[in-house]
Amino acid sequence: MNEREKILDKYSAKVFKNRKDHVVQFDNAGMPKEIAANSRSIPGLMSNRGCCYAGCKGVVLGPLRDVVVLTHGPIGCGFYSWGTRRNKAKSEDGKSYIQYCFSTDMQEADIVFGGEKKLRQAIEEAMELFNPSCIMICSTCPVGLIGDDINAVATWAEEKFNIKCVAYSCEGYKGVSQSAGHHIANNGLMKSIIGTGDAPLTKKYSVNILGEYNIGGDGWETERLLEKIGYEVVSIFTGDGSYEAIKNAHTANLNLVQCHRSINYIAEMMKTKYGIDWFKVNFIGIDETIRSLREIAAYFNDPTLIANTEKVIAEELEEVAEAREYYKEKLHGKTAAVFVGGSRSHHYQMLLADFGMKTIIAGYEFAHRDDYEGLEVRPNVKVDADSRNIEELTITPDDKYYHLSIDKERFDALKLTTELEYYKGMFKDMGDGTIAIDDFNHYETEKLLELFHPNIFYSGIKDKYMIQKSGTPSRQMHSYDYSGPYAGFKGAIKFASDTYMSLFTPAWQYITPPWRMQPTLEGKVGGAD
Ligand code: CFM
Ligand code: HCA
Repeated sequence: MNEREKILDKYSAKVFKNRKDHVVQFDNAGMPKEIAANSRSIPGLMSNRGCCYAGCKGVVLGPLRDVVVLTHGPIGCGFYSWGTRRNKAKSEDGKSYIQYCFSTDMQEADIVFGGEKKLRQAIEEAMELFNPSCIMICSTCPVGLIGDDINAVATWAEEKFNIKCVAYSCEGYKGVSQSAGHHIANNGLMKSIIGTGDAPLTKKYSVNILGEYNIGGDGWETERLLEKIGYEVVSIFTGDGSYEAIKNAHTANLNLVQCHRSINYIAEMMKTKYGIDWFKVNFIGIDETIRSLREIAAYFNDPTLIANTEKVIAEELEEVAEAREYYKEKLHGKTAAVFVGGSRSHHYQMLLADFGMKTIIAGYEFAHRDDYEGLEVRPNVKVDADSRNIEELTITPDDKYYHLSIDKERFDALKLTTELEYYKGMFKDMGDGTIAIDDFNHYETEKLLELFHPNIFYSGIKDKYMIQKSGTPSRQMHSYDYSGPYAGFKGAIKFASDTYMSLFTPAWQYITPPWRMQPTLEGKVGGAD
């Protein structure tokens, strides 16, 4: 039995039938590299996934600092998404609501008689207290079940207060994971916000950063590097992002996509509507940051910009050179497990490789097949009823704002050598013998620990302490355990230093689990002497 078979071995026939296609190992002759993804979890299997509301409100919309993101529902959903994602934001313009949790706090009577009245009251209260220019309403499960007309309330709010108000039907049960919520949030931003600003189309090297949520300050570090080279960052989706900036996102000349999973819809829709090309970049990892910066410079193809790029790369490398060598020596040869939502499990493998660490097991909670296998599989992906539930917008070129930055010939040439409008996915970077798991669960995590003994396990809050109790250091790859930034050159060193701390802390020497000192089971097996 290989490791994959051992992981699946104890499952009942029914569970085995489902899970077998979500677990792949990379050395079996005949083993298809195809993986089952973006399908329903088995109830009771202790999946690490979240819901559609989490993906829409928590992930994509929540980081917008000048928007009152109002959770329409009982208080739990709002409360449990209050500040937990650790997306940072500044409040220089005095309009940052990021530290607040806004909710309609629906009660039983609202569920029985309807919650629209309470929603209107909440909007009135938010206007009185904060006077925002934009309010976004996010629905939780009961709202969809009782049928509150949140769109009618949004129209009422726009007329009454002369603001932008967008309603999102992102009830938790829509779709199979957070991923559905990303799509719904992307659609709302595209339909109602992007392209509504009136900034002129004059900037030369202007970019949007898509799929960068400023966890631990990653977005700020990325922005610092880009601005040092000479780019103008028009907007960030959505880390420390703002309604005011996103309105003018259509004026940028290039879209940089960091997290493909959560924002590919906007990148593709903006290409159709405004002609803006997109690049799959990755600012996690030193070599990957260098690759990304060089590819962006090659796109604009200006000798000064290219020279500035090389100058900034050299300066930043010089600054981290000594620390890089130190951590490389300490971390070289260590093995890692990386299990995060829908993009980091790939990105962080490259950062680990910078320090000579090897990823032996990896997986996503809710990625789609293209995030594993590359964009080329898209035409072969079967769209099931859960995905069909989510609206696909019909987008056409915009008469006023459609603008191309480079001609078709250069586009085609660049596409051959760079990650221009292409995401290669995680699998191509995984080595022989490694295992990838989709929608991993608690039991599979235990089996992985037992079979692979990784030196460190990067994951999230739901499994961190279970892993640590098994004697394996675990770091949260969602919240960075309240550290960061991990992006760019300096971020890579911060990450290496945190990993080094986790691995080499003397605490591990002082932990002797009770079962090492005292047997938990005593007796004879099968009547032997
Ligand atoms: Fe993209 Fe994210 Fe991720 Fe994601 Fe997330 Fe996150 Fe994540 Mo947690 S948007 S897919 S839905 S990179 S919140 S910042 S850490 S699971 S791997
Ligand atoms: C979410 C948010 C989350 C959860 C993190 C975790 C995040 O999925 O709703 O499980 O540790 O990054 O905060 O992914």
